[in-house]
This record gives sequence, C-alpha cells and structure tokens, in this order.
Amino acid sequence: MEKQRDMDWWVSMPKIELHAHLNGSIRNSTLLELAKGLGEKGTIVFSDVEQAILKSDRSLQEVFKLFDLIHMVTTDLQTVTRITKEVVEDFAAENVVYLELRTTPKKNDLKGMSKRSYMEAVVKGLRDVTTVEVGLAPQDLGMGNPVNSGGSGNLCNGTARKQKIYVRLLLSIDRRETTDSAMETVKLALEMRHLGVTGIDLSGNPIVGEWATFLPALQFAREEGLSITLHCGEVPNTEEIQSMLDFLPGRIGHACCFGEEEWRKLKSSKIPVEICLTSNICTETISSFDLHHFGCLDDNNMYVQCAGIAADLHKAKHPIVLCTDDTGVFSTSLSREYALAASTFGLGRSNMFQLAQNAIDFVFADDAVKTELREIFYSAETKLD
Ligand code: 6MZ
Repeated sequence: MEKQRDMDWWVSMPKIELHAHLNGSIRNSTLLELAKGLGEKGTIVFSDVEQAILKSDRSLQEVFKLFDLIHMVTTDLQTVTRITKEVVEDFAAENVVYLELRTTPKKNDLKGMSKRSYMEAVVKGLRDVTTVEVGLAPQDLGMGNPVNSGGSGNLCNGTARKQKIYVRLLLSIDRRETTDSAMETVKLALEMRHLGVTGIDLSGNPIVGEWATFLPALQFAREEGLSITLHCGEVPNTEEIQSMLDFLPGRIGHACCFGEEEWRKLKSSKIPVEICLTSNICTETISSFDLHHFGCLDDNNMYVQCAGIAADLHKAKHPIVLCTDDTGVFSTSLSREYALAASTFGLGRSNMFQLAQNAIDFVFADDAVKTELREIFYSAETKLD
C-alpha cells in the first residue's frame, strides 16, 4: 500500500524523457500479439519469438539479437504507426510532459518501405494519439495548432486544462550503417525539421562499426543546425570515447565504461549524460545499482571512487537526466527509474523533482518550449506534496 502510494507520487510528478528508442519501447502485449499474427501466417515460429521476448535477463549482445527479432515483427508501415501512437500514449500516461523519441529510419524493399515512408508512418502515429494532445512542430506551441486535438482533461493550477505532451523526434544512425546511409538519414532529418525532427542519435551494437564511418554525417548534421546525441562508452573503447567527447555532442547516452581520463574530460566538458539505470544493470554494463556512475556508494552509503576518479555525477552536479532507454525490452518506466534512483542513492522527492526539472536545459527544442516546460514544472511544484 505504502509502496503503491510512493509509486503514484513518481507517476504524478512531471517528467522529461530524452533517451527512448521507439522499437525498444514497444509494449510486450503488442509485440506478442504481432508475433502471434506472423506465427499464424507461417512467417515466423511464434514459440521461438515468445521465448525470446519473455526472457528477463539478457546480455548486451542478446539485447541486439532481440532487436533484430523485434524489427522482423514491427517493420511494416501500419505497425510503425501503431507502436508510435502506443509509446507516446504510454509516456503521457505517466506524466511525461516532454518526450524525445528516437528511431532508426528503415528501408525494406520487400515491404515497399523507404527511410522516408518509415518516418512518415512515425509522424502518422503521433497524429493518431487520442489520449493526450501532442505538441510536435514548433508552430504547435501553445494550444494554438496542435498536431492532434484529442485528450482527456487534467487539472493544472486548479483550472481544467487538456493534458499535453511535447514530442520531438531524433533520427538514429545504426552503427551497422555506411557513411552514405548515415548521410541519407541526416538529409531526411533536415527535410523533416518542420515535423519536429530536431536531432540525430548514434546507436546500435557498440562493438560494431567505427567512429570514422559516422563522423562525416554527424559533422554535416551539426553544420546544418541539428542537435546530436551519441551512445558513448557502453563498452570499453578508450579511443572512441575520447573522440566522441572531443566532438562535443549536445548530449551522450550511458557513459558506463569510462576510465579516469574520460571522466575528467566529461566533467570538464559539462556534456549532459542520459542515465539509463535499469538498462545498464540488465545488460551488465554496470555490475550493480549502487556502483552506478549516477553516484557510486560504498557500504556506508558514502560516494566511492570509480576508475580512480569519483564517478559521482549527481553529487558533482554534472548535468544528468534519468531516462528509460527501452521501456519494453527492460520492463521499466520513467517513474520507476526515478523511484529507483531515489531509493538507491537516498535522495528525497524535492531533490528528484529538481533533477527532472533540470532536464529542461538539455532538451533539443527551442526556448519557447523550454519556457512552457518551466511553467508546467512551476505549477506542478506548488501542487505536489
Ligand atoms: C545501443 C540501442 C540500445 O531505432 O528501431 N538501441 N543502441 N544501446 C542500447 N542500449 C541497450 N537500445 C536500443 O529502436 C531499436 C534500436 O535502437 C538501438 C538499436 O539500434 C536498436 O536496434 P529503433 O526504433
């Protein structure tokens, strides 16, 4: 009962999600339903897929095998639209007020899918959202011209106001891609800016591909004004981590396998870090929650040194934001990640509220959105006990 009340509080707190992969955030129920359908058609063997989906502990490499399986099940335009709608509705249901959703544009000639039609299907999913109003493109600011106008009411500052979630899209480059393919994704992102595409993400299996392959596309993206976030240090790779930090991306994700020099570089650069606690533990890139670089604790709950330098990002006031990575694959939610960080690192609600609010400074959106988010947090602060 007490536990449920505590979780209700984390759910009710406004939150900002900056690291969520579309296909990793698919509901288990949807994935199983889709797999069953394909099983009945004989396209896949349902029991094999079911086993892989329901397995709870997976290594990082097994996670990437699972993604290949998920993509087999989800890569058609109708399904892409459906999962986008569901994922946005799920985040909105736990009071995520700003969501940066990232996804890898996919080409599949057999299904007549191009990177562009894939992304158009994603945008259609945003338009199909019914449970909440979606603020997508810059001109949707305020309540003037939202991407959709569905929505259940909620109470803000004592007056009835439609619940709203701002959504921005990041296009992911998969580390399996070539320079040309990465460049194609960046060009598509530029063409879709008016639909809320604001940045580029580099992700995928971290043991695959070379930094030099993606650099030209990332440099071009930056020159053209797109924001950039990089999966950085999910596996040990000193040279790549240093090159990524030297590139000075807008944010990095994970930062698990840093050595002393990399921590130093990161801290002096002040590059914001997207922290994905559950994901890092599930994939064993970090051995236990209390040793996570959010703030390593010793047996007396004091911060300890990691890799020779205090990897105490929260205590050091390094810019960080709690994120989910893949809510479906890791069976988590953003509210759960906040509850987890609070209990693991002994942080109170006001501390955690502040942490959520700080993320406004790291969003890949313009100042007008940031101002609206500040108002949302300000009004929520006065209501939350
Ligand atoms: C690196 C990850 C990831 O793009 O098909 N992805 N890349 N590290 C992770 N941590 C576990 N989690 C997800 O979403 C799925 C894709 O996102 C990337 C992988 O490339 C995966 O195939 P989309 O929507």
